Amino acid sequence: MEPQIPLFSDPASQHITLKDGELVYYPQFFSLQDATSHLHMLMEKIQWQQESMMMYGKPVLFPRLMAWYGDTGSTYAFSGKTYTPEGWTDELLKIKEQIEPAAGVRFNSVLLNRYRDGKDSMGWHADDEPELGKNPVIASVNLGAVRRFMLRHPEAGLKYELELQHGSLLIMKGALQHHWQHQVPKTTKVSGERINLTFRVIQRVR
Ligand SMILES: [Mn+2]
Repeated sequence: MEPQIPLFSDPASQHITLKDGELVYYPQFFSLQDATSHLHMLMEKIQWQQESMMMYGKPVLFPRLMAWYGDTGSTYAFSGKTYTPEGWTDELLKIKEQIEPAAGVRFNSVLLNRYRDGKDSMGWHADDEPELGKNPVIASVNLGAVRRFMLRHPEAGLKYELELQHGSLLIMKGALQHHWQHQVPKTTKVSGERINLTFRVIQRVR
């Protein structure tokens, strides 16, 4: 007789070893029910803002909504601006506590990005700000529409790509942020909303 496979075993993970970096992907870290409930609660309760950055002397809106939450003092500078986080909500704390054992890290902040539809996107970049320190562990929770997550290693001419599923967790670690860039490109194939949470450890507390 075939052994029964339990329906709700520990979430299965895929370890992906890249040149100069490491990914661990849990396609279904959260149950469908929890993932959907988190998606709706976060859409409703988070203080979403459309930030802008200066380009050639003019403010340009980011093509997505953003929010910062975290411990007091975990300020973070990027694209020429300093962001001070909102205090943790109960729901964000719950998600944080659930993913920390998988990441092996205690996070002190989370950046939330909300892609309202396929026209919202994120360009090529690395999470390599000095506040994140050397070889940061970053845990990315994905809720809602499935989007392509593309990685490239410009120096070595390498590429890698994942489709980030509703309820999935992607852990980025090792030297990845120092050698690889990532993006979430625009798409005409997706019309639904996606929320991505990237939990981080901000090293320098001011
Ligand atoms: Mn990023």
